[in-house]
Amino acid sequence: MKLAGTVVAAYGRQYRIELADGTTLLCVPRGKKSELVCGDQVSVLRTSADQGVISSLELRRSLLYRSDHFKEKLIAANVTQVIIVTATEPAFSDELITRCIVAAESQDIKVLIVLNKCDLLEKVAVATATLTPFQALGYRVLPLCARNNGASLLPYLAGHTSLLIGQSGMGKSTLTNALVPDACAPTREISQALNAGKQTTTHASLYRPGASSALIDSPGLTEFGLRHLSVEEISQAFVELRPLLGQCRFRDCRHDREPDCSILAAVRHGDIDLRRYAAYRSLCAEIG
Ligand SMILES: Nc1nc2c(ncn2[C@@H]2O[C@H](COP(=O)(O)OP(=O)(O)O)[C@@H](O)[C@H]2O)c(=O)[nH]1
Ligand SMILES: [Mg+2]
Ligand SMILES: [Zn+2]
Repeated sequence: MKLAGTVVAAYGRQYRIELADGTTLLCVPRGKKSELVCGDQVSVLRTSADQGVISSLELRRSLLYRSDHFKEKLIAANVTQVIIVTATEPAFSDELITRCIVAAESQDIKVLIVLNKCDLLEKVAVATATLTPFQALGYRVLPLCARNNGASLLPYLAGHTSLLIGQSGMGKSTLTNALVPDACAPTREISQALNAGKQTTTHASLYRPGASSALIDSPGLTEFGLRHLSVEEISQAFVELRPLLGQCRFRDCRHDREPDCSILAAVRHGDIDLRRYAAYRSLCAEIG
């Protein structure tokens, strides 16, 4: 008998599949199948009390992955909301935030930004300033403290499959544990000396914070290559560029140093944030 299931963790060629009744089976794919990822919907055949074989993969509503010159790495499937987790410490990269947003926008996925560790009061102002350009574009920024009030994120999860994404050490796993008390996601104290987080989350896992929601905790990102996107897709993923596209003198304008470029004009007028423009150029240069 075929059973419908969800991939809740992927370990190499083995997958933990959650069935409708909440129990899980450790499964291998039958035959040579494409790689599966957390959030995938599959059909499985039970082979023993706690094992099974994956017979088919359902169509994906969305697929998030990274790509550079050498490889592609799947992140999660069927995500409907990307929650970018930043923190008052350690320092985080605004370009990486933009890359997460571009990945989400290109798949029509909702974006929410969390500023965690707001209990470190003296560091809130600097981190908030880094996030201001994103807020100005309409992205919601939610300040919180995973240690004390992480559950305040719960209402934002209803009806969504949410992915927690961000650099290591931001508190994604701490937040997961606050939202899903039986998650037991591994967390670690940051290495203060290096001002950088150590990797504790080695693979993505899907949890159930409520009846109508799913939450995926993922390993820390250090880079986010988006070589699989076209210039057109990248441009459309920048909400502030959308209304200006197609208004330059040259139809193939690269918005670099061309005359009568609508985007360069907006940058000069201060209508486009300089760091967002720089991130745009760097994304385009990567695929150029
Ligand atoms: N001060 C403070 N520290 C936090 C908070 N949330 C997480 N941390 C700490 O930040 C470190 C990294 O947390 P972790 O959840 O492993 O981060 P991840 O790599 O994003 O999953 C751990 O030492 C946590 O205890 C918070 O709200 N306030
Ligand atoms: Mg983690
Ligand atoms: Zn232009």
